[in-house]
Amino acid sequence: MTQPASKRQFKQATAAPAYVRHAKLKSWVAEVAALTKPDSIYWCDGSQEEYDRLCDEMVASGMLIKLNQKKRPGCFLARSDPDDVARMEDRTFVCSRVKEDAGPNNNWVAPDEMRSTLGKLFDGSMRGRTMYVIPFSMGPLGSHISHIGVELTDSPYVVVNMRLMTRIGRKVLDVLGDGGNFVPCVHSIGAPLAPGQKDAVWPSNKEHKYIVHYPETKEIWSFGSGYGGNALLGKKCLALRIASIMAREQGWLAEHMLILGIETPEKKKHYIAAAFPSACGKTNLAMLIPPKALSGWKVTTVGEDIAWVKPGKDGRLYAINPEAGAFGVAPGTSMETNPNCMAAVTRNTIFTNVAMTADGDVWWEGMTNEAPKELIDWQGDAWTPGCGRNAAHPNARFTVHSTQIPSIDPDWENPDGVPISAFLFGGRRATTVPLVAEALDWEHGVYMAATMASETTAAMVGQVGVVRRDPFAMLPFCGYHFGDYFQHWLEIGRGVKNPPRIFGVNWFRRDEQGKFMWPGFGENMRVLQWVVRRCEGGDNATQTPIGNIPRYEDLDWKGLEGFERIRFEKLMEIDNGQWGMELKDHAELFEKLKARLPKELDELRAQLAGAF
Ligand code: O2Y
Ligand code: MN
Repeated sequence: MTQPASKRQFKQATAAPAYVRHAKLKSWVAEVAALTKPDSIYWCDGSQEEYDRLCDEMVASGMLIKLNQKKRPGCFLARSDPDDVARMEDRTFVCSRVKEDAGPNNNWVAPDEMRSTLGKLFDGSMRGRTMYVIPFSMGPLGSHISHIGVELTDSPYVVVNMRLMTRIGRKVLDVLGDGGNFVPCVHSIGAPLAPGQKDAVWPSNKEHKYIVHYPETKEIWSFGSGYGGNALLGKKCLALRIASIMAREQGWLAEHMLILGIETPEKKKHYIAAAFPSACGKTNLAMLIPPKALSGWKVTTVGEDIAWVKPGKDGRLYAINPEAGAFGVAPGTSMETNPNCMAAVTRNTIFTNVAMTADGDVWWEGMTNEAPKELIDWQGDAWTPGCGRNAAHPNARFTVHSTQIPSIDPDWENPDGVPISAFLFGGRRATTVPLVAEALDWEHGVYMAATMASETTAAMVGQVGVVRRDPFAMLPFCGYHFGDYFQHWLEIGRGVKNPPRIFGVNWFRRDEQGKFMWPGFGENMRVLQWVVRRCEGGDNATQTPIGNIPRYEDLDWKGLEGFERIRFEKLMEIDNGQWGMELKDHAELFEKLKARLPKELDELRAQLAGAF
């Protein structure tokens, strides 16, 4: 008897393609399908044809809007549900067997209890939808630093974004072979469709959202959200939370860091990895264009959000960018702040929650000095300047492949990584913290990074301008107890002959009038220049209790001669009163972590407290 066409299609789509040789992968996919009950299963091959087809299907369903193809060829706009616009730290869990292993820095639920909760939520959660199987590689295919994951998702938006941000499809399965290791990642928007039911433009689960990590089994289960870090599981979930756990077990580092290259006028190449909390300008720094006056200095981009760092045989640390694309914040990005980024997003880009112009182009706050006279805002409503609402959501994003970044480094996909000369740690601090200070040694650098903090911004949930301790910019991303993580950092430094130098930076100090004291953006090159010269052994600093700092004459002021010595000294000021308070805050952080805090760090704190 012949089957109805719909049944036949289901059967064809459900069978794994012949090229899938990994029996365990096939049986895991079947197991998740038995739980989530999708209408069909589709194995992503990663081809351009597949990407185009999925985009077309989403345009037909209303999930994507095709932008003006003359102005933005290959570009689309997605508008998410207003309740599904950002990572949700309060719904993110690390479910280790022992609660203390997750640490006070993570939400914890016992794994059995979480499995039981999720089992009920995932049961039938993909009904009426397709389950996409996305094999992906974090890091260049076949690199000894890379890791493979497989994401099962019922969101085609996730598939196309994953294709821009990672390496996906058949080529990954070729590397995986018939028995390679992979991190299983299950994602459902949690919005099953009944037969004949009309789908939402951005389906998600209004009631339940869970982003769950199981450290011992290295699994990720995400339910209810279709947005960014909650749904693109290769990024924050795998490349940071799960990878941080793997890195500790295997002797490497998984960090919330950009990686940039600097070529000096003498044609010497250095690489710097820099950690900043979300919304501190990581993407801008990674794509920095040096001021014209600093001739001979060039900056290239290896990565703008995540770095995996491994000791090399020569006693240095080597880093790869595990991603292959950016999921960057649009608001604030302009030809003034980041021309490389503006060039990158002129084509083949998916925009999410930005505003749309009357002629089908995009706009967001900060893109131009003046807003267009009329727009369609991120929720699809008519918008005019002064109407009292944002046109773009403050966390609106662009997804773009790394190859479109004009400053991309020729070695950005080097499977061995790039050698790191310096680590930078920075936050957004209106007071207290000088423009730059170099740690006195590795241990002091770990202290600096462990105690770093940043002011909350409008892009985050909660009060704006509150100083939040964010060790290593990893507060939302470290998959285990911060005390153990600090210990791991101490050990990594002790284990290599030539560890990178460590620096703290602060682009955001303000004067008495509340104005930023440092121009930032391209001018940050002057700080990078100083950092590079320090790494080359320059004698261009003076020692203070909080580290080595540049004197006025130690920075290159060509093209910024108007920046006066007195202003610089204010920018570099180390105020005893402010540092006394700062150290009390460090003590408070250490008190929370004391069960596993390395004693060296508390000794350093006590020593520093004695200096103020
Ligand atoms: O809000 C989200 O889901 C994205 S969060 C994000 C995305 C890209 C790079 N960094 C971040 C972050 O929060 O650090
Ligand atoms: Mn980030």
